[in-house]
Amino acid sequence: MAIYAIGDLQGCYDAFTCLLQKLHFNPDRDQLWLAGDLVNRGPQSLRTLQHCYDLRDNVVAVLGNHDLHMLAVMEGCLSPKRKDTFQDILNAPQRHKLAQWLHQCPLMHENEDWVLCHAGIYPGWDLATARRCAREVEAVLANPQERQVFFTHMYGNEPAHWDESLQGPDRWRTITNFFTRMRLVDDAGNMDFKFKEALTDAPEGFSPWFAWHNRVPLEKKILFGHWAALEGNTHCDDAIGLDTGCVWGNQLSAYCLETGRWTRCKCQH
Ligand SMILES: [Mn+2]
Repeated sequence: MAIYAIGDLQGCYDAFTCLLQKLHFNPDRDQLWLAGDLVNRGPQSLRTLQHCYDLRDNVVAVLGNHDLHMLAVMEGCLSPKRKDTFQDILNAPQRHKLAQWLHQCPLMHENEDWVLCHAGIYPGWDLATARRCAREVEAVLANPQERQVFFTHMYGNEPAHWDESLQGPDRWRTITNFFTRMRLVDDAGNMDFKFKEALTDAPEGFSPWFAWHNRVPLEKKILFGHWAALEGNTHCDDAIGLDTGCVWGNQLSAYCLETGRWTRCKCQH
């Protein structure tokens, strides 16, 4: 059995199937860990999501910011944005089934040695706190009434740092921002949401969450996506960046948890 962790698919169906062929992916034997952002920006959101759904017995997918945005639009809680490319999902007869599957996808998944999440683990959290916070928002997503409230208040950059006394939509938004949107954190632990570029251009006083000065060491290695400009290079032993910018014309990458071997497919659109 092999577990392959794959970065942001973002509707890149051809690269996804190319990668599965290259891996000789076998549903009787292998598992896929998908780092989220299965949909949006790319050309084939519906086919990509449907393929993940079809493989669901062998797939663990954590939710990314684009997946949550699509779900919020689907429920009528948020308006679509100009650059969104998931209209095919909104029009599909099977949209409710696909949404139902996404609603039960976690924000964080782990086994004995590894943690998977979309953007990262807040560097001030230990693993137990990260786990507890992920479960809180997952429970909200599983509840149709609470989900509506969550989606309606999902967007916003504040609060930018963790405070255990946060409650309700502010708390859910902060947790979700950590797991699905975080890149840089300032010295005091506030998230920055403007910067998306390569690490060499990071502004003074900010560091990537995985290199924060006071980061709580976790017992497990972290797999994450979301930050294409890293091109997979974190220069950090226990954080592995999976997003290699497929939707931006670069590559889709799979990392084998057992062997540490990378397999890549060039984007085909
Ligand atoms: Mn993302």
